[in-house]
Amino acid sequence: MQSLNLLPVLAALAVGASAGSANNNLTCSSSFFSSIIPSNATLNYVNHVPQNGSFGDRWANENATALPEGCAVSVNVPSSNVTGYNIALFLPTSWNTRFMATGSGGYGGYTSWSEMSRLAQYGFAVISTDTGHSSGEPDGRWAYHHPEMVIDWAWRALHGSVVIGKDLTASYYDQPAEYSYYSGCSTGGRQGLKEIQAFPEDFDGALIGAPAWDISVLAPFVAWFGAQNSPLNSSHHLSYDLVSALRSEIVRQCDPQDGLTDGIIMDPRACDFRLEAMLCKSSSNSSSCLTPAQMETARRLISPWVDVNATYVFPTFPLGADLHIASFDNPSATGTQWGSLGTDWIQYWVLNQSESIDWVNLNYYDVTELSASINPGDAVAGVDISKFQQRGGKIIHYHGYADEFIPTDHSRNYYDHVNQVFAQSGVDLDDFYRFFQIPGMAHCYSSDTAPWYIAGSLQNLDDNSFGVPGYDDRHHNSILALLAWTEKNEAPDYLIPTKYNNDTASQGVEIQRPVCPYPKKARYTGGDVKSPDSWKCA
Ligand SMILES: *[C@@H]1O[C@H](CO)[C@@H](O)[C@H](O)[C@H]1NC(C)=O
Ligand SMILES: *[C@@H]1O[C@H](CO)[C@@H](O)[C@H](O)[C@H]1NC(C)=O
Ligand SMILES: *[C@@H]1O[C@H](CO)[C@@H](O)[C@H](O)[C@H]1NC(C)=O
Ligand SMILES: *[C@@H]1O[C@H](CO)[C@@H](O)[C@H](O)[C@H]1NC(C)=O
Ligand SMILES: *[C@@H]1O[C@H](CO)[C@@H](O)[C@H](O)[C@H]1NC(C)=O
Ligand SMILES: *[C@@H]1O[C@H](CO)[C@@H](O)[C@H](O)[C@H]1NC(C)=O
Ligand SMILES: *[C@@H]1O[C@H](CO)[C@@H](O)[C@H](O)[C@H]1NC(C)=O
Ligand SMILES: *[C@@H]1O[C@H](CO)[C@@H](O)[C@H](O)[C@H]1NC(C)=O
Ligand SMILES: *[C@@H]1O[C@H](CO)[C@@H](O)[C@H](O)[C@H]1NC(C)=O
Ligand SMILES: *[C@@H]1O[C@H](CO)[C@@H](O)[C@H](O)[C@H]1NC(C)=O
Ligand SMILES: [Ca+2]
Repeated sequence: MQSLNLLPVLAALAVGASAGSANNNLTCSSSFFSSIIPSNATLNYVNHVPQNGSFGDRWANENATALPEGCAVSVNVPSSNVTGYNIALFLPTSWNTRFMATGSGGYGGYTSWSEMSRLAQYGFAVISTDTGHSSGEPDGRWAYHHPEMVIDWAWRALHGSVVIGKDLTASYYDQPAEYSYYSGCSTGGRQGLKEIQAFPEDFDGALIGAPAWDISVLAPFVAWFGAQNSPLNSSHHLSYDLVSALRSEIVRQCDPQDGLTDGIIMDPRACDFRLEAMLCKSSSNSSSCLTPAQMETARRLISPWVDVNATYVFPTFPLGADLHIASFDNPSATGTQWGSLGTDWIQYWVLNQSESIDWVNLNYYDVTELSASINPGDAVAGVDISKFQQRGGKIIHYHGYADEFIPTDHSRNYYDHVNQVFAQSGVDLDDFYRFFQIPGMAHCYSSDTAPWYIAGSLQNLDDNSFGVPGYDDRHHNSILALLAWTEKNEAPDYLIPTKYNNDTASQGVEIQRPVCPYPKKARYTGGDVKSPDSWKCA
C-alpha cells in the first residue's frame, strides 16, 4: 500500500494538504501505455525508476539524477506528414496531484530530463518535449526549408505534449490533475507565454523566466548588436578586453548611485552613466580607454536600437550586463557560439538561403521588418492574454536585471503591452500577472554578487540541492509562490532571491534581498544590507 506522502515543502505551504495520489495500482508498463496513447502515436519506452534514480533518453541534453521513484514514459507523436515530436513524461509514485510542463532554450531540440527531475522532486507529474528536432541551443540550421519543423518548435509540440501529457497523467493515476502548471526560461519563457495566449486552457499558473517572446525581432537584434562592433579590423572595434573594461566602468559608476556600493546595480535604468569617462586622454591606460570611433560603438551598445526615421526597433541590455555577445566575431570570446542565434535565424528561417549572409553589412532594418512580417512558425507570443485572465490563470514573470542574452526591457515591454490591453477593460494586472526584475542576475540564472536563486527554470545550485534549502516557502521559492497564488490566492507581494556561499547551499546563505513586482522597487531601510529585513518594496 502506497502511503500518502506529500513533500514537506508542500505540506509547509498547506497547499493541497488533502491531496496526494490515492491510487495504489500504478501500472508502469508498456502494455498499459500502449493502450492509452493516441492512435497515431508510438511508444518509445516505459521504465520504472527507483528512488534517487538517474534517467535520461537519447533526446536528453542532460540526464536526470535524484529522481523520486516513478515511471518514465516517452511517446512519439506525428505532427504533420513530414514531422513528429517526442514527449518525455515522468510520473512520480508519490504524486502531488498536479501537472507541470517545462520548456527548452534557444533553438535547442532535446528533452530536459535534469529540469524534469528538479520538478518531479516536488511530486509533480512533469513533461518535456524535444520540440520535434534534435540540436543544441545556438544552432538554427535545422529550420532550413523545414517550415513544419519550425511550427513544432514554435508551439505545436509543446501544446500537443501538454494535452497528451495531461491525458496520460489522468489515466495513470486514475484521476485528472487538480492543477496544471508551467515553468520555463528564455525560449522556455516564450513557449509559456505563447501557450497562455494561444491555448489559455492549458495552464492554471505559469512561471515565466526571461522570455524570448518576440523572437522574430530579438534574433535579428542579436546579429545587429554584434555587427555594431564589426568588422574585427576596423578602428571602431572594441576588443574583448575593451568590452570588459566598458562593463567595469559601468559598474564603477552605477553601483554607488543606488546608495550602496555593494557590487549590485539595483536599478540600471536610474543610472546616469557618463561614457565620456572612458575617452582616451594622453594620460590614459590605452588598454582600458576608448578612441572617439570606439566611443561611438560603445554608445550604440548601451543605447536602444533606433533606426531609420528614428524608429525604435529594440531595447538594449541593462547597464551592468555582460556585453560580450558583441564580441561574437572574436574567436577568443565566450559569446562566439551564440552569434548564430542571430545569423542562423536570418539565413535559414527568414531568407531561406544556403549561402551565408554578409552579417556585418546587412540592412538590419529591412531584414528585421521582413522577419517580423514572416514571423516563422508563428512563434511570437501575442499580448492579448485576456482569456487566460478570465479563467483565473496566474503568471509570475521574472527577468535578470543583468541579462546578457535577452534585454530585460524586452520583458518590461511585454508587460507594458499587456497592461495597455487590459487598461481598457479596467483589469488590474496585479490581480493575475506580476513581473519581477532581479538586480544583478544574468540570463535565467547566476550572479557573482547578487542574490539570484529562486528555484526558477534552469536554476541549479552547485551541489544540486533541490528547492531553496532552508527557505522552502512561497516568499523564497518561485514554484511555491506560483502554487500559493493559483490555489490559495496568496499573491506574491515580493520574492526573496538567495545567494548561497559559492552558490552551494550546504555552505550557507551569503545574501538575500527582496525583489518587487514592477513598477515597485526594493528600498533600503537601514540595517544589514545582506538581510532581506533591511529592505521593503515601495
Ligand atoms: C490494476 O490495474 C490493472 C490494469 O489497469 C487492472 O487490470 C487491475 O484489475 C487493477 N487492479 C486493481 C486491484 O484495481
Ligand atoms: C543518491 O544517488 C547519488 C548517486 O547518484 C548518491 O551520491 C547519493 O548519496 C544518493 N542519495 C541518497 C539520499 O541516497
Ligand atoms: C545518459 O545516460 C546514458 C546511460 O548511462 C548515457 O549513455 C548517455 O550518454 C547520458 N546522456 C547524457 C546527455 O549525459
Ligand atoms: C496525431 O494525434 C495527435 C493527438 O490526437 C494530434 O494532436 C495530431 O495532430 C495527430 N497527428 C497528425 C499528423 O494528424
Ligand atoms: C504533406 O501534406 C501536404 C498538404 O498538407 C502536401 O502538400 C505534401 O505533398 C505532403 N507531403 C508528403 C511528403 O506527403
Ligand atoms: C579589414 O579586412 C578586410 C577583409 O579581410 C579588408 O578588405 C579591409 O581592407 C580591412 N580593413 C582595414 C581597415 O584594415
Ligand atoms: C592598464 O589596464 C590593463 C587592463 O585593465 C591592466 O591590466 C594594466 O595593469 C594597466 N596598466 C597600467 C600601467 O595601469
Ligand atoms: C523615412 O521617412 C521618409 C520621409 O518621410 C520616407 O520617405 C521613407 O520611406 C521613410 N523610410 C522608412 C524606411 O520608413
Ligand atoms: C522562407 O520560408 C518561409 C517558410 O516557408 C516563408 O514563410 C518565408 O516567406 C520565406 N522567406 C522568403 C524571404 O521568401
Ligand atoms: C567558497 O569556497 C572556498 C573553498 O571551498 C572558501 O575558501 C570560500 O570561503 C568560499 N566562499 C564563500 C563566499 O564562502
Ligand atoms: Ca549598489
